[in-house]
Amino acid sequence: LQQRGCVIWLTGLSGSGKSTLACALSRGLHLRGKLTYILDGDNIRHGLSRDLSFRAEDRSENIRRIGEVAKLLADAGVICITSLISPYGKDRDACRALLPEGDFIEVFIDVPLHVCEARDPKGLYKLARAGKIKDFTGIDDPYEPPCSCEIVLQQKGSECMSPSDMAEIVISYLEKNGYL
Ligand code: GGZ
Repeated sequence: LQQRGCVIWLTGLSGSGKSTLACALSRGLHLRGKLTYILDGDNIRHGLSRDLSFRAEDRSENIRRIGEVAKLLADAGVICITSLISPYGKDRDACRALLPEGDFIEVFIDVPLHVCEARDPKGLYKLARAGKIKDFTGIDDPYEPPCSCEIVLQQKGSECMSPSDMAEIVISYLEKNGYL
């Protein structure tokens, strides 16, 4: 295997499209013959992080674990795509610090809260508004947008990008930076 590993760190609100982008990106990279692995917050919380809640310190621990696993995969030459809300800047920065310069590629899926809430694919925003889920990101727990990340994918108004358009932007970045 001749492949340079890296971590593509997707961050954004629940319902912003992280998992969908992760799949589109993975598909696009497979077509280019690359080995990828997706670490998805929602899945990891059923296994590796099943002991953790959504309190701030548990989210930090979830992100730390996933950051460490992502680092191992990148060391092995895998293009690791993480798909977690990862709402706090300091936790994302700690994961960045685990990797060699350049190998942590932070991608902010910038979708306004009202759009995510209107999508509400799992009905979680509705439950959060009703007070049936506590500490819900964007409702009663904060989301800190990245101040300096490698890629911002803005989804506003009617100019919605498709998942494959977004995947192509990330793939171009990887090409320009010597990962493909
Ligand atoms: C945010 C929550 C919560 C609370 C359950 N806050 O969109 P989803 O449903 O499928 O993915 C979300 C997932 C968030 O897990 P992460 O591991 O990505 O979060 S973090 O990075 O902050 O550790 C959401 C669902 O779990 N979910 N309760 N209170 N999202």
